Amino acid sequence: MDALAAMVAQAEALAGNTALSVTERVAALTALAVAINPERRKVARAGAGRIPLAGATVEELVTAIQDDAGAAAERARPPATAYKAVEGLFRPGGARSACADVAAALAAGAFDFAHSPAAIPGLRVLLPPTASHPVAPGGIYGLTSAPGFYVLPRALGVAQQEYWVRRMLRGWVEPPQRRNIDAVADPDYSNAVAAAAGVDEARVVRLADGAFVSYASTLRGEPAPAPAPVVAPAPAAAAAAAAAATDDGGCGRPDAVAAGGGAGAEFERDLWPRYRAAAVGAGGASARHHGRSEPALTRVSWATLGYQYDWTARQYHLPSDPDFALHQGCHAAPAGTASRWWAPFPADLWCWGRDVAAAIDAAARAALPPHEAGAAHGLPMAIDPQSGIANIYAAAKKLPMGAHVDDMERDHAFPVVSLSLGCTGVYLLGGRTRDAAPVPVLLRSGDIAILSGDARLAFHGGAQVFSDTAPPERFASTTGAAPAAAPPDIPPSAATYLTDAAYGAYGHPGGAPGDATEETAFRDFVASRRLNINVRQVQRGH
Ligand SMILES: O=C(O)CCC(=O)C(=O)O
Repeated sequence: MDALAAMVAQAEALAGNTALSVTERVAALTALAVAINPERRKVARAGAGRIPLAGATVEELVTAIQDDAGAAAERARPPATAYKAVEGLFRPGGARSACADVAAALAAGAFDFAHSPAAIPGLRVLLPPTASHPVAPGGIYGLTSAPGFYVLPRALGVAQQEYWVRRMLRGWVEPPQRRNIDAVADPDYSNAVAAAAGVDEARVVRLADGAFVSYASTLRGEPAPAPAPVVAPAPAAAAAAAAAATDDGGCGRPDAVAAGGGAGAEFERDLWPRYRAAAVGAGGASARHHGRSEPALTRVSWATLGYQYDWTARQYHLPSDPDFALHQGCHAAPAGTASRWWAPFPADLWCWGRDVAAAIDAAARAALPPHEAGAAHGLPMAIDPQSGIANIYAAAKKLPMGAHVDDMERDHAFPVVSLSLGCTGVYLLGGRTRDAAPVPVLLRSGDIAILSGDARLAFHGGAQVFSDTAPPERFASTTGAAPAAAPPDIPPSAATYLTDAAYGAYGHPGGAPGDATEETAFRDFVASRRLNINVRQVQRGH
């Protein structure tokens, strides 16, 4: 037994020693608590609340000792992988985290493309800031250590950022887009399955008998279960489902899904109007939701666009997949063509993704020497966006997004084009295995990041989101700790604002400004969240 475990055992024995008075037990436990963690001299944490050590009960002291011993043991344990080690530097509340704010993240080594990027060692300038550039006014950069990874800092001005925030919150968190919260309505769904299996990441495979097996064990180096990809439905079941799919009573309604997917289940709707109503009081002032039941929107962490990624089977269901055929028509979007595995891809987002890829293609071809301007750098680069993910990360979340690889698209020759909105976050770009130490990069509202070429299959994730760091002129909270002046991490930049006026080119009414009340609600939502929209091409051609 190590020293910490011995102290915990001693505390538990003391707590149960009725030969001692309660006062004696409290005194002995207090001494033990301070020995393990001198900080306890000031405050002891018991349960969710913070209590002074002096007033702690026997039970609270034992809990404090167990907590502190556990935390000390975690600090002493070496991280399992190089990725985890770097993640721990930034993860709030992580045993090794030193990063409470953007300045601390910079001090811990995060790359910052928005501040004098040319001074960063190992950085390649593919296009310097060019105010008139329609897609990349803040320039296009790469890292010599990560061919195919590109960052376009401050590519979007604040009006453009608002456009996509409005598009996302007003439209893309609604059915037929699939969202994490649909687990309740749709039992055939990854999060419900993963939660039932006690798995915190959606890492489950579907077996032939319909059961699911977690393969989280593979992350710990244990052998993977026999691979069992999605099973084609038995002919009879397929026929029954196909019949149901043409029957309006079965799954013709937009809010229902087919047999096997929770027939008749209602999906939560109108998330943004409900949030707006709850967030904004009659006087137009924002009222945070502390202590009240949270609107459903605050539970959404992702929604999928276009071809819907199936987190359970870890695949897209494309038109040639039996599962796609089985569910075809079940969402009955207006034209009756959508299915639970497909929703119309937003036209404006399609144009934007295509434009970004084309701009990088042009800049990288011009800047890279001919022997480098090839597949390793993601060239030639073009994309016909067919699928996307809209992510929402609350700043309060301990780990916004764990390390993962986006490898389920059928063709990896196409880039992932990714836009950051709202609060600043730390993004980690790793290598092909978790044993490669990731590069920490600050991503701010309006930044674009690209995974292509050698970096297309790199591990990556989000380590931290810093609240109240969204561009204050549009997104700062009206009630929270809104900074009085522009915070130091958002430098003024002529380039940032120049192309805003022209943004009407994308022009979907869902991106148009709302009234003052609605705009207040947008601020309220974004002030403590980072949003991310990313697009992919799943397969070549249609
Ligand atoms: O939030 C980001 O920047 C990355 C999102 C991501 O990795 C994903 O959706 O797969």
